[in-house]
Amino acid sequence: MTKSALITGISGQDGAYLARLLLDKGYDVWGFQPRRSTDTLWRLREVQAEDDVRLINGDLTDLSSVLRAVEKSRPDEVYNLGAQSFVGSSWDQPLLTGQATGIGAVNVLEAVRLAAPEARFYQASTSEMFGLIQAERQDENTPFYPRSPYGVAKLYAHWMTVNYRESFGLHTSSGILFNHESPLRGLEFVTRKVTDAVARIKLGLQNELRLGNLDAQRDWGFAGDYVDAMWRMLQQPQGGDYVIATGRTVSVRRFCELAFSHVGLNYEDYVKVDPAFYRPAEVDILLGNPAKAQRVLGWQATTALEDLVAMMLETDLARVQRGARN
Ligand code: G4F
Repeated sequence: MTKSALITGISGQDGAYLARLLLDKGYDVWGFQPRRSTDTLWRLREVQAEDDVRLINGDLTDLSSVLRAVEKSRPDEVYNLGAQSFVGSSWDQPLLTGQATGIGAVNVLEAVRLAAPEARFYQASTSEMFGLIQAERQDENTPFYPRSPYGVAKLYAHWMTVNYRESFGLHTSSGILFNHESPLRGLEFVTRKVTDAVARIKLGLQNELRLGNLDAQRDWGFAGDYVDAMWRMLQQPQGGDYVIATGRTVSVRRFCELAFSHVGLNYEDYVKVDPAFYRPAEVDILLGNPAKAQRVLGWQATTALEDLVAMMLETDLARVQRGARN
């Protein structure tokens, strides 16, 4: 029988890759997303999924709309990827972030509990929950110490996911994903901000790139690899929590060096540090230990950072050349 999956946040980077993966596996794919006047479907178009997914308009902060989406899609699997996901904005909009990123997840859990208790649930948790790290390499047993309103909201959603598993016996899983990037990343995130700027500089449309903290270090993987881990979690007999990471950490400075040198330029000639992009509290370094995912899910990251940088840059060079806006 054909399986049905409901994805919140389907118009985001991970939503698009996950939709493509599930369509390729033969699922009926339903997407839940707010109605917007701007073009939010460009990512689904890029993965050639726009015509094959069924969209339901609604908002994570509106339980009635989430409930209707669950009733309509009758899902076997629910992936909660929707959130206010930009860490930087979460200090400007702490309450909205709490509502969408924290309470929103509980709305989806409630809708599943009420209308589809047999469905398997995935929560998009994050390495931001580790924040001020309590161990050199973070795994499922590392204590959390979030450093942003976003991280705090995600931690609430994470524990509610665990709690619904333990309280109601729901099949819920929490994927603690470290940073994952791709040509579908939004321009506000540092990797895409860099690759887009490098393409513009190379093509003579921009002459400098203003960034914040160049010394922050992140464990960056490829989003296309990471959505496969989400799916694998929901195929397990029981729900669980999994760290998904590459096990390698690199600074923003090194990312810039790789991106500029890919087109034969020196980042030091173009990158300017601008305190406007500093955060009130920074997560200095993240480095994941994905051993459990490898052992239990048979998952590991397969895209090297150098290949990811090349993929993002080649896509941005082509986009800038044809005048695309995303
Ligand atoms: O690309 P970022 O904005 O990603 P961040 O804050 O690590 O969050 C991302 O990864 C999380 C997983 O750990 C997700 F949960 C979250 O939703 C999101 O996907 O910033 C990365 C680093 C930060 O340390 C930031 O201070 O880059 C530093 N940075 C330096 N200059 C900058 C800039 N970040 C941005 N966005 N813009 C800058 O100009």
